[in-house]
Amino acid sequence: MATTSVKSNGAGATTTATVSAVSSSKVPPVARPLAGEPEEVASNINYHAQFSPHFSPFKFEPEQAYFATAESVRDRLVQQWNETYIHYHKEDPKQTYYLSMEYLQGRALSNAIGNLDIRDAYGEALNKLGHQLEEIVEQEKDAALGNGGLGRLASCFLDSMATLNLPAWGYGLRYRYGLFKQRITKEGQEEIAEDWLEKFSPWEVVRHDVVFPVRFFGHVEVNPDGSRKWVGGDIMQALAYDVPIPGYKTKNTISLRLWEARASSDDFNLFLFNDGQYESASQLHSRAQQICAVLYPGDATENGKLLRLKQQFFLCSASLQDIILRFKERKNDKGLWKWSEFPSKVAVQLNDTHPTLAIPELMRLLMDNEGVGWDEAWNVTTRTIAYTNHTVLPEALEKWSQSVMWKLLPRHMEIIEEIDKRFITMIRTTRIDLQSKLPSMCILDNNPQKPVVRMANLCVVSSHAVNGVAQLHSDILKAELFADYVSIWPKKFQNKTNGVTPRRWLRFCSPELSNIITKWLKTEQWVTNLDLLVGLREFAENSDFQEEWSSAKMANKLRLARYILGATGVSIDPNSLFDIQVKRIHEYKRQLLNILGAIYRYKKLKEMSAEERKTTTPRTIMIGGKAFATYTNAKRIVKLVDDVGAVVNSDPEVNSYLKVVFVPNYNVSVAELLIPGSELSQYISTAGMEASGTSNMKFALNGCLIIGTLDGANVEIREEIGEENFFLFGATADEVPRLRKERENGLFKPDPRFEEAKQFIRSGAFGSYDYNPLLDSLEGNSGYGRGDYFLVGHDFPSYMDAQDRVDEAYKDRKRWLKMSILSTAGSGKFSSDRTISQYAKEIWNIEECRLDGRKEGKNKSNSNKKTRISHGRGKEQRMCLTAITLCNNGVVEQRSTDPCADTRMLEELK
Ligand code: F58
Repeated sequence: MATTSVKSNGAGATTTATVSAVSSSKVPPVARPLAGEPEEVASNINYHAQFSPHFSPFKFEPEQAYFATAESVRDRLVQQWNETYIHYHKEDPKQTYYLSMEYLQGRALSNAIGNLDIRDAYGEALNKLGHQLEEIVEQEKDAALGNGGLGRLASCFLDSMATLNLPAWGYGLRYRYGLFKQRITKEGQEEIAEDWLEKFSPWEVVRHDVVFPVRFFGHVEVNPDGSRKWVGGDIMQALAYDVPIPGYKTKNTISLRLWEARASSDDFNLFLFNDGQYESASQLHSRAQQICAVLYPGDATENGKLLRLKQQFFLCSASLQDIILRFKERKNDKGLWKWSEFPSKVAVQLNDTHPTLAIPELMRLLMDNEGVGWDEAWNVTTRTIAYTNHTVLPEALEKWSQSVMWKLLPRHMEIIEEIDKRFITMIRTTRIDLQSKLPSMCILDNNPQKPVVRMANLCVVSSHAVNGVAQLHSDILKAELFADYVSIWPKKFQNKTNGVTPRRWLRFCSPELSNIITKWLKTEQWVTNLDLLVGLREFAENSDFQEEWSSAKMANKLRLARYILGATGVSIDPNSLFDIQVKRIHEYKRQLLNILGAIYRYKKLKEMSAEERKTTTPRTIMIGGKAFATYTNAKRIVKLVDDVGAVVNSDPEVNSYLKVVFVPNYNVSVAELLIPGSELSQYISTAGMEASGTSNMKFALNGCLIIGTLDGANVEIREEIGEENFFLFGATADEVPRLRKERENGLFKPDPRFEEAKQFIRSGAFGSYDYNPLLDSLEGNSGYGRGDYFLVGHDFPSYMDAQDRVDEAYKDRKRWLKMSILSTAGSGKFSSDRTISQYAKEIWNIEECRLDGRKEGKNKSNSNKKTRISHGRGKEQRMCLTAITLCNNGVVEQRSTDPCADTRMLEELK
């Protein structure tokens, strides 16, 4: 703390005013945007504290120090950022634009300092100013402009795009209030608006010169030449806020462009205002404010739905106008550009169906603004747009009311109708065999009860590539959801297994483990070439290595235990097994299975003698995640976990063997503490329902073992790390339909342990809250919200058996450590660098455009190189194709069919 260090300086300062005076007198405030030495960095921080003021001049407490430090880091980023802009402009490569309604960025300061490799200098500089870097980075509020996996994936992708020097942009919305803050009270979850912009964000730069008009409502006018024009309605302004995204140890710094909605001064009626009619005077201003007010406005009402649709269109229209303008500013050798060249300069990726309106908007802009004919506009659009699907849950597949769409976007509905008409004609003329499937394949569902636009169908018909996010998910898309389209466009459907950035999710969140990995691999290159982790396999049973591994994990567990104590008041035993499930609360993710298992464990512990208890494996079960505000059953699950914790944790007979903690307000920063400290992670969704999962990858990367079903990316994780290192249980995806049928036919016989656990809740053991509606969802054989649709009862016995195997394995410390090391060693595939390289090569066709001019040969991006060392145990991975990227500036490529060759190659590298 500043005050402490000032006192120790002997300045005798007791007031905060003197704190500032003393720190500035020792460290002169000098603008040194590119400072490298700690003294200069301290001067630059102090310069910002004094000359970019946001607070009264008396204070230099952690909060003030955070903003000044962030601004100092931003200086450096701005320089790299500008250079990147100019470089891309000069080189004019094809660029990718990632359109996403969500980005879960988390904190930026620690990430930027890590990526820029200036941690030591900033640590020392802050010490000189009387602060600790660790404390300063914690002042930052998470930028939580996303709900869960999909939003976090977008953020990991940006980090990888920058690190791989790819010419790419992220586009999103600048929500005033991001994901709500979760408070746990006696009633359960309470949602509170999270004001991440309360004091301003030092990471955004408003671009006053980047403004586009976005229209809503209005009507379509037909010109004498037959062309059409959308006119009238409300016009809002989209104003760009850019956030720099630095790559890891590269100068390339790309942009996340977030749009904010504004009305203009012309729309403010001074006459009405002076007449006292304040609301009427600024109607458009308040409608503009609503657009970016919140992430995912509740859509139970018609108003809520309309607002969400407005948000989606606002993102699409502003982004495409920007992209088109940038394209038109380019000149080729002949000083000309042709629209047919647009797809060779622009790739647009839709992050789920949320930005689907980019399709009709691109068509509209091309046809109505640029005078391009339908055929060429369609050709350009389909070659530009690609779509990623993140879910097969029917309720999550977006369908917009046709009448709402006609009202809000009349020209777009004309275009969608035409796309649909042409698609239907194509099927009728070329694929008579598919005629009977047309009712489900076409875009407009004209059911008179509720005519809707099926956004996923529009995406499939209009994109040149459609991908799922894990192999199993992509297979299900091809076999079920999009099966009918596959024979028309067999090459359109792809898989891009998700990944996570190894920077945030290992290098920075667990420096202890990272240092050990670097020490034993004798290289730090694993941070950008995660396949190198496979080299840890040879040390998996080495006692010295295991001891170091174990003490790093213990350091992380201790840090987590301190956090849990502070956040919940519960003291947890760092020697117990840390068992964690953190994610959005959803019935298909089956937090209910987890807590029922915990309840059964508690009941058995209660029944044991004191001696018997001593033979068990002590556990701390941590569950965290937010429930959607209107998702009642999810909220009941939160309440149940918290109630169970209250009983178990205060039970003196049992609480040294079991603790249950609901971790409140799970977000990116909390994940950065939980994941490194974890030993067992539960990935227990009903098979076939979790598209991929990404925190499973983060946990495995951090040496955490997984108990899980064969769902999403679990399948590939298990293949990579070895089935003996994965606690598998439960029905497989292809068994699920049959099991549901059997249940409907009354054939389900519950396991007595399952009945016992439910009965224990019903007995009132965890308080008087009415859990019957939740438990009833597990009863009966059919009916909405009944009949155990998510197969908790079916999977319970095999889950409990797997938990027994976990307990046994944990007792054998050396075996557990070996499994933990092998989890990390097998996680190479799950780097988002690998995922993004595949998108770059197989969908976007873009290449690296490196700022410092060093190129990695022809087809420069990693995308075009074999970068995977595939050590998976799955049959298709046995071939063991090897290649390594060195540093970013040279490639050593090696092919081998000999699994040991990788280790040898690593040796050579050392
Ligand atoms: C998630 N989807 C998938 N959607 O559930 C997960 O399996 C996958 O790993 C991840 O995408 C990344 O591919 C997801 O997070 C949402 O958050 C929706 C956003 C719009 C509102 C409804 C939830």
